[in-house]
Amino acid sequence: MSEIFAVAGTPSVQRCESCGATWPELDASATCRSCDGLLAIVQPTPTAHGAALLQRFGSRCCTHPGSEASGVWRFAELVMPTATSHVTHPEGNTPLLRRTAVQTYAGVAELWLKHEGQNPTGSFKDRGMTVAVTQAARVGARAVACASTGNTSASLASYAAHAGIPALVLVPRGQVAMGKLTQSLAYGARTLLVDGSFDDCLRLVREASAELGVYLVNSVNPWRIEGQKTIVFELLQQRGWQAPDWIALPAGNLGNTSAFGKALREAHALGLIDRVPRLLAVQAAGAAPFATAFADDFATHPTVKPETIATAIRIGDPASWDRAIRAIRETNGAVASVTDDEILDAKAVIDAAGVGCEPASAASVAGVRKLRAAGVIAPDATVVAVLTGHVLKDPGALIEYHQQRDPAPSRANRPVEIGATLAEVARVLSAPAH
Ligand code: AN7
Repeated sequence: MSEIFAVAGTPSVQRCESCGATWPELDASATCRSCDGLLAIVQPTPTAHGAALLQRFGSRCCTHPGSEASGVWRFAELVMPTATSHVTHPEGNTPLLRRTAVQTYAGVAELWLKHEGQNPTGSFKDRGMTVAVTQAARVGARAVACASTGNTSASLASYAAHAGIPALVLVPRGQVAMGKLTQSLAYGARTLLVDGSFDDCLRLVREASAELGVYLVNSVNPWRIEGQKTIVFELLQQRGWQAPDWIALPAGNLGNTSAFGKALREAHALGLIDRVPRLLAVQAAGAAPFATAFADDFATHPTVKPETIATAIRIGDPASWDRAIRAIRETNGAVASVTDDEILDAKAVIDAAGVGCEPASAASVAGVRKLRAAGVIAPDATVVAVLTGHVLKDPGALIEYHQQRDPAPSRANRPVEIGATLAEVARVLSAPAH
């Protein structure tokens, strides 16, 4: 024991694996100060042993093996109460982060980031997909299908592989971020690159699934909505069931906006929260029919030919239109649109805070900043902004922003090419960063 552990109650030490010299925990040298050997950390003997130590680890862990480890199936009573087995990775249990730089940028007193990009396939879609594919297995579907701007297809491909059900995905050719398309291929879905928009893909897959008897798992599927409700349940649980003033989210096909509305309606009806937060759905300016309709008190139902760098929400004719209107109305919510430049600027702030997200996700923070500036959101508001996808989903957008755009955006972090000499490293370090 003494070889492996140090004395109980003492700090960790750094021990040289070559000469055996020991150095204090806070010594900053990366290698042994006497012989330059590699260092290893020696931990103190824990003060609890055996079963008591296991009990201590166990008490800190809120999860159990199987479905209870899932941040979706934890809420099974409000998701799919009768399912006895689940197609789960697990998913959910995503963090609620507070980062001063992002909060200052948004301009509100309290900003929390609910990072749904930390799901198993890197987006919030996993929450709906675990439920939809569980249902596909329950009904004995011979195949599952979806249209997608990329994240739904990546998620479906993964969950279908897990369930052993063939998957068919239709995506707009040339409009899907690299991380998402490659996930779909890697997980083994039959992937169709359609010469058209997401809206064309959705029309096609709806026709095909009716014709061919394939189970459709787009967010028109009600079980997807049930799973996505748990984003709201989980963030409320993380806040001790204290409702924030606002919940902001990016909006494309409006499935998530609808799910959030239903979750809040149910949580309030059950007395889990005593007041309902206001929803803020944020669209990209080039794909903002819902924001246009909101400005007109939903008297019109426009469609657009969508164009935005945030390809996840490049949708011109959202499917969940009516139920999303209900979500906004019931929560006294708002719908905003933000330009691609506003999205990329917010994303650069989120990324540089070490959090990171894909372009569409940053629309939530950009929307909060915009409505704060417009006086719709109060300066003392508590806001939860949902980050829907992981930073690595869209490396193409990052390379364009940081390395290629000319002139460089003010937040671009240009890499510096140098020769392999210390003098060149020193020269770069002595120059200002940007
Ligand atoms: C990162 O994957 O529509 O308003 O096919 O990937 O519920 O559509 C993705 C949508 C926001 C918008 N953020 O949610 C698809 C797809 C990210 C997304 C949205 C999407 P909805």
